[in-house]
Amino acid sequence: MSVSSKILTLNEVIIQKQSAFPYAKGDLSRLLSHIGLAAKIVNSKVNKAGLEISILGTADNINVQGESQQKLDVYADETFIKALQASGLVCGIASEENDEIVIFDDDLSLDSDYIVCIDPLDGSSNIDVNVSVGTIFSIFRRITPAGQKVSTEDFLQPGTKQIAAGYVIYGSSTMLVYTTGLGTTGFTYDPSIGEFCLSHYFMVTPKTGKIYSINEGNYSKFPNGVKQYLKYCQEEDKGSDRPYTSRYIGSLVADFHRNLLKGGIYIYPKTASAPKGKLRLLYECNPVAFLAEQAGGLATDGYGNRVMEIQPTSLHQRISFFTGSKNMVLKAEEFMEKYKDE
Ligand code: AHM
Ligand code: MG
Repeated sequence: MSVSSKILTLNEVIIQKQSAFPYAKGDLSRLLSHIGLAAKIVNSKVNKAGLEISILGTADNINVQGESQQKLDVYADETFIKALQASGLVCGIASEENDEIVIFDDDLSLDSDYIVCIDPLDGSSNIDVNVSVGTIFSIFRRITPAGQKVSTEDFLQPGTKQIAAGYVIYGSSTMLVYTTGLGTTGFTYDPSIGEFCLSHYFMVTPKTGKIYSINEGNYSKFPNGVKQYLKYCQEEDKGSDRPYTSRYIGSLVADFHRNLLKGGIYIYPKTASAPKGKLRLLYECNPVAFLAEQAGGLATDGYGNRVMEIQPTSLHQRISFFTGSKNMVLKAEEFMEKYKDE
């Protein structure tokens, strides 16, 4: 990974990268800038969470996943929806927080090319205790012809069709990491100038790391392949990096981001109580998979299937999710295959 010595802002880099596509209209670049803008607005709210009682705690709503929504979930959802509609570049949104797709049917939006899948505030149950949270997004081209209202079908595209994806991590510093398929690039927010500045030009994740991240509290409910892989992670093996170290924040963006930089594996498997897995294909797994692959890592469902090739069948579909350093994901897959019948 090279770290830039010259200050370049998100908008400048987006424009530079756009020149790799000489016939591009610049719409995707503008769209990414609008996402950056919404991220700044949400960031300022998240940073004040401890001070503003009105934005802490639950919102008395249950979302479509049956989970109670935090006030900041609702705020982040509304902020991204407003910013994306205002851009005039998006014809619809699927959000983890909304049951149905949100269709933009003003004249400008109806003619636009892009749809966005978004988890506006992932890990938000951590917000009240000052633990990092994130926004995860994925951008596709629409399938329905321009001028028509988008339909659910536009959103049920496999991850291989993603035009861009990224996340914002509201952590000890705020970062925006994105890819358009030309590598994974990271920007750190400088609050003194209000800009995301290039900090991680070409992020390459180590082929093998020393970290495994999984909610071990669910151990008794894991498939045997996962249990055996965890045993392997914990075994002493002189001359190798094992035993690995265990790190789990419980905030996907933060866990993934750390592992991306340091090398590691993140697993959220199927469990007896979440038989399809917990994480959502459209809002969490596909965008993270695109970023992982663009940084030289892997993302599978643990059963030999590349996440980005899974054909979605419903908006809020959950899958089991293995991602991170390539050799670690491949090793975990070996265990899953070996113990697949147990
Ligand atoms: P959320 O979208 O409702 O916030 O849930 C997703 C989060 C991920 O950020 C995190 O990796 C996972 O749920 C943690 O789940 P658990 O508490 O079961 O370990
Ligand atoms: Mg989420």
